[in-house]
Amino acid sequence: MTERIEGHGGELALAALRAYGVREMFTLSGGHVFPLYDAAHKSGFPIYDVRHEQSAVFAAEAVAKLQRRPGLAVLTAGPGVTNGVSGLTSAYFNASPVLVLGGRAPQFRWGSGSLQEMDHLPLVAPVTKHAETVFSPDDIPRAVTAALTTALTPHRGPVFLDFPLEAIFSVSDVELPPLPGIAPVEPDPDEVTKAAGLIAAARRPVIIAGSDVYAGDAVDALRAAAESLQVPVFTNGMGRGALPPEHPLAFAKARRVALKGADVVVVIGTPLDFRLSFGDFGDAKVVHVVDAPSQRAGHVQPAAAPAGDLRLILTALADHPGDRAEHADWIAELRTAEDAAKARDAEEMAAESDPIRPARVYGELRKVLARDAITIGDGGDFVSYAGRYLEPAQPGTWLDPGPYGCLGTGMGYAMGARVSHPDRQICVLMGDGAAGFSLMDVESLARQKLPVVIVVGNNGIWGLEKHPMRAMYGYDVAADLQPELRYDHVVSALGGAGETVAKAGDLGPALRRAFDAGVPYLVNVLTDPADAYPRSSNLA
Ligand SMILES: Cc1ncc(C[n+]2csc(CCOP(=O)(O)OP(=O)(O)O)c2C)c(N)n1
Ligand SMILES: [Mg+2]
Repeated sequence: MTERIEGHGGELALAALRAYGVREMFTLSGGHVFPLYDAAHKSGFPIYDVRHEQSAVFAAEAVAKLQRRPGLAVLTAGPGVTNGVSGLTSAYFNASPVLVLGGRAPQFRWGSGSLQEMDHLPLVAPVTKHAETVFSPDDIPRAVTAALTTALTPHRGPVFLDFPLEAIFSVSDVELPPLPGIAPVEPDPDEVTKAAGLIAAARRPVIIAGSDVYAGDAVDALRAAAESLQVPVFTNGMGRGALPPEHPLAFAKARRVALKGADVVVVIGTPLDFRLSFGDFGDAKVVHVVDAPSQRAGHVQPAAAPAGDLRLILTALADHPGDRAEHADWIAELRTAEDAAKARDAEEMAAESDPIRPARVYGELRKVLARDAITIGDGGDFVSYAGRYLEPAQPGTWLDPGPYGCLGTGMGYAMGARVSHPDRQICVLMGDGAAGFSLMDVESLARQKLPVVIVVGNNGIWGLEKHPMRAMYGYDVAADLQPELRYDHVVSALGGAGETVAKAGDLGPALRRAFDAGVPYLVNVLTDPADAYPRSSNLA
């Protein structure tokens, strides 16, 4: 039965949003979007507000990434929308189902110079799956429902709608459109059989599984395929934690050895981009498993590239009826390399050093993090170290910025994570440079009682830029920050708390205080500026 709803544009939009499972909005105020607030306020729909629109979009993206449902950001006309563009672009690169609703200057006097009168569509169209101006309130529920369907259809991604002032303030009486189901895309069975045959016949196969495996709810199917075909699994992005670290086929640190020795590399649910040496694995054959035909790489000719619902494809791989080559020696070889690397890492994570090295920070953090803790990386080298030393134990617990590599996700992602998981540990690992982009949003977190822990690797530099520039030119410019700056004082001033740690032995107690604080808490760790992440080994 269809439902008729009567109300202003904001109420019509919210009815469609609710019907689709959207449960909150992230926003920064502006008169153009007041009707959306009015609808939310009157119906008890949570509103979280921020101090910069990028944080609103990043928060919506964190909800989308973690919960695999649409995340909503509401941005006012003009600068509100333009400030959200980096967030939208990140969501586009990450295939995150984010909906941005924008205010828009009135249509009836378009061209007369209204406040913030600009056409947002040409700006956002290249970084969204769909962007549309909705000129009539009658059209709002249809447009919202269609936009969300597009966002959630693999290959997922952000969508944008804006509403001219008179459209969103006017009242109408409209039928709520039915929710269209999203049918799984059937893969070409021949391509799947070809992929299965290649993997089954391989002597040294490797799987690399990425974000779409989690987004497509295909984690169990991945495990079944890996177990059935006995293939070692590496992960990146939201794929991390797909297999628990103690699983016999879960690997993280032996990647170099694995890719060097592999005869078939199976890349699942992640693009063949710079993180995966552009899909060039020497003599190894590449099988690229993607969630939509649009995701097949144009620059690589894989031996097989099944496209479609990842659960269907991975289940078919698991059910492959043919013979399989024996992989026990290969797995044992990788396990030896993995264990050796683990032992090296464990030593580094325990090492005494003055100043503190990032490895030790993660060594101490691992002792206090619960298995279901959400860790968020926002920074340069400090986050590369996080990727290396932290081992997500469950899928959907690791948020990195993804291939767009945009600094500034920190507080927005933290807000979205806290809203998604009120009872879990949320920990942001932040470079001191990265802190500059979003730390003001600690105020939003503190005011709205959203406690998170922020660990800053404070090396006093834009480390990931300073070290390479020195290596390239012998000097560096625009790469220094104030050394030993008290970012913990900033957080205290904004309603949180924190402390500075200069000695490795003080890290553990400081981190425990941070997780017990119940307010946003920043542990400002003074780290060694001489420490440079070895880039050549950074494939993640
Ligand atoms: C919005 C944005 N601006 C600039 C960059 C380029 N960039 C990448 S890493 C980095 C340095 C980060 O420094 P910091 O956060 O202090 O981490 P560190 O490398 O020192 O550990 C910069 C400037 C970027 N990725 N995103
Ligand atoms: Mg730094």
